[in-house]
Amino acid sequence: MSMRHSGASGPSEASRTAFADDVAYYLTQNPRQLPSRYLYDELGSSLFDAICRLPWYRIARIEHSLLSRHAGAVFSRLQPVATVVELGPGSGEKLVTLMAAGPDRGVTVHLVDVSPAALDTAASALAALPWLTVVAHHATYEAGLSAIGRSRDATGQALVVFLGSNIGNFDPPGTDALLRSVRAALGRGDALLLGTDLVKPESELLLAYDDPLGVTAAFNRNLLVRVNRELDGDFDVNQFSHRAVWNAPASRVEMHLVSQTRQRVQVRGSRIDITFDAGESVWTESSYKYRLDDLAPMLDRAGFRVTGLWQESGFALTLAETR
Ligand code: AVJ
Repeated sequence: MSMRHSGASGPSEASRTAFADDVAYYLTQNPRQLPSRYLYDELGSSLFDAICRLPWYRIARIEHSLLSRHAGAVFSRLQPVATVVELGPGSGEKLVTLMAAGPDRGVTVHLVDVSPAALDTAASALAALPWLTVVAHHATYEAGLSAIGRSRDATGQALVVFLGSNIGNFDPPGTDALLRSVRAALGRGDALLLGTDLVKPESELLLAYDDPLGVTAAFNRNLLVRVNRELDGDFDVNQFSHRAVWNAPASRVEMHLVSQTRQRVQVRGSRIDITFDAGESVWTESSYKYRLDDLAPMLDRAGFRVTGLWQESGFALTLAETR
């Protein structure tokens, strides 16, 4: 495997400043929030990998089963693929499963992630397929997509893969904007493979986001540990508890960190000094859940038409081509 790096590999000055500014802005909104992409520092990425091994969180396992059964069909529906872009590769296992059924020469794989830890793990996992050229982009999805759109060679088709229901972290306007930036980075005949978790009974959804082992709670509360460490904050992590709620009208599971008491918190790196009321929460993540009928219109608005759909146990894998 040849491996090139683009962007910084550690928490650069620029990404530290962006984190400090985002924390200052979102923690002082009403309701208080923190963007979910900051959940993935080194420990957060490991905790998410652990979540994927929990019996109650089935997204990763079902998607893996869909990918291993249908990867051949995905590639057979496309012209020869020369460029693959994965947004948010995580451990890299999904892409390994997909690419094992792909072309065995002439493919460059671009990994786009805000987590250097995830990029390193994913690149190591892809070493199992030594014929791939791997380029890591330490960047947001939008920045990574536009860099790849400018630099990629025009021969062969491109396939963007956006798996694991990662899209679920975007609210509806954000989803439309993101899918449009995917479309803008692509040309005619290029494709998108999208993994989406579907609406299912509330009890199942809540178990997936509030598991009996407390791994998801640790994943959520680690965000405060990260703020304390990287931005010189003084959150008393013991005084915030994990809560998952199914917001049916909005079709999303929300994660919150609920303040157990009235307490003051300072984050020096973000120059904020705030007071939480007892019961007041920080909203740290939305995971939107879809109905099958939502998928084609959502892709259509961004300039894609669906060419393949595979589903299993409340999860869908959709292949779409640019129009
Ligand atoms: C990686 C964003 C798809 O929303 O289900 C897992 C993250 N949050 N448990 C999701 C997550 C809580 C996950 N995504």
